[in-house]
Amino acid sequence: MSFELPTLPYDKTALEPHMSAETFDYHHGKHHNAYVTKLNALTEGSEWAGKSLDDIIASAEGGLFNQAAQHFNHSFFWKCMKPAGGGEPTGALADAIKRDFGGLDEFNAAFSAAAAGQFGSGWAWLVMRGGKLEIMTTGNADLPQKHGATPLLTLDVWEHAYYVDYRNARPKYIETFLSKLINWDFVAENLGNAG
Ligand code: MN3
Repeated sequence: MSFELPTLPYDKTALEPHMSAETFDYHHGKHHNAYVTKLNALTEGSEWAGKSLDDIIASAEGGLFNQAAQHFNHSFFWKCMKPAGGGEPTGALADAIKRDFGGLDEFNAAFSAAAAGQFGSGWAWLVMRGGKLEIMTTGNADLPQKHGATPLLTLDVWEHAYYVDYRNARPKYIETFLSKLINWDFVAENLGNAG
């Protein structure tokens, strides 16, 4: 059983003007697809054939880890956005953000600073670790599961994620993600599953 590129959870034009169909053509159709193709090439017919993505991420190193982790990261990232996203979290998620950051404004400021401050390619995350919410950044393909944390939200800050729509303006991309695109329902679902 080989790995497959997941279908986007919305039409590729659905996040315009904040994230364009051209960005999805490249980011989902070419970059993410290439990670899946390389992951399959590295696993098929090898000792890794038939292993789950979680198992490969937990055990593999080097090139195989990078392809597997990038497949996870991008599959997760698409679900972190939705048409007419943004707004405010509610319920247990809102309570946890208030408890661990002081409030949504404080969370947004800390997440933005972390995402803008990640040097080079990588990811900004909201995670659950040790029963608390934390903001984390990872470089290249690295991800929270390698650091004892459960991912709740991610933002891709590789240049390929924003260069078509925002050129070099990473802070504007981050601000737009938080105010117009973020899917708090998905984050709340992940918090519920994290226990
Ligand atoms: Mn990417």
